[in-house]
Amino acid sequence: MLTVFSDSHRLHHGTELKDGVLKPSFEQPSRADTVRDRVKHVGLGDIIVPRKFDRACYVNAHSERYVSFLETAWAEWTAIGRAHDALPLVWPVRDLANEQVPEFIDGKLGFFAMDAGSPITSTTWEAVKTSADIALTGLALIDEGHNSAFALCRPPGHHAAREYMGGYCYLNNAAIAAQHAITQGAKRVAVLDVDFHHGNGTQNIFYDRSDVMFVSLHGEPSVSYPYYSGFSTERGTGAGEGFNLNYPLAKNTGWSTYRDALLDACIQLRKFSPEVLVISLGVDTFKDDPISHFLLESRDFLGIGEIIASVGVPTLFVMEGGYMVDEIGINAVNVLHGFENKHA
Ligand code: Q9C
Ligand code: ZN
Repeated sequence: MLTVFSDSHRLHHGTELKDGVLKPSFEQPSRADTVRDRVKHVGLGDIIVPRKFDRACYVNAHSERYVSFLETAWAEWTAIGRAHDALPLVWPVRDLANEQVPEFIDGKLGFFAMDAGSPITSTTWEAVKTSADIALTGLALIDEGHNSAFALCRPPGHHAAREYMGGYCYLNNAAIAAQHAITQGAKRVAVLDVDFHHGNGTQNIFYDRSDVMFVSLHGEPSVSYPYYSGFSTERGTGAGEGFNLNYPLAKNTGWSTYRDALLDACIQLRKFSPEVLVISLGVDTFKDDPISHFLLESRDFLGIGEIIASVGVPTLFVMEGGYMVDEIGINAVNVLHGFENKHA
């Protein structure tokens, strides 16, 4: 399997507001390098650099005004003398919700963000664009006849919705690739999200669509970030009704429960019969992940890959979460090896 990777991911690193304290983000550059090192170490396949794609590819999954905001936020933030990472601090909640975009940067940051976990720095946008291009390059490999590809994206994407960033995510790499497959003529594409956190952004982007099915396994929202989405009652709307499937799982979920949910999810995916399957590949379901609470062991990730292979369609793996543990490389590559049915 080919891996798409770029050193440009290092252009993005920043702080997050966590437990009431501004701290270095858990989403740090060493993550992608650890996974890249493992890909090399086991000889998964060649590692290639991404091609460049048009801005239009991002706007097909996000809104024009949101992409413009990402492009100019740092300039607007520093124009008034600020030097620290840009973070939001006020949000348009419920009755304050208003469709008008504020002019001042603090208003814009809240309007286009769901939390204070996605800092914008001087070089964030360059890293973010390259991450989306990595996913689009992975999709191009599939179009060119590869049965699978690994888009080693960083920053991750699945919390980024049509019009907002959050949860370390800016552009939704998996959704941009899925949408591009449709734009290129695919009739049905599916996104399966196995990150510990609900892929609220991907759900948001395709919620009223029947051509892109979204299926997610994640920590139940009552006790897991992002708290406000991921319930099993969220099944899509309008033409998209029945094409959004959530599997919220309890705290301390281990392999047997996880496997049963994944097997069921893959039955639903086979019924849908997509031409391309995009996997939002988070490995924060690991037992030692510092911000999650599932109990998967490294060997279980082989099982995830094997079950995904049973869907039987060309598959693009897009890297999402997984934090601060040496095992993120082992676990991510175990999924890929399981898919290829190699047990390194
Ligand atoms: N105590 C991804 O895995 N912070 N994003 C949660 C919970 C945000 C995770 C804090 C976690 C976002 C791509
Ligand atoms: Zn996650």
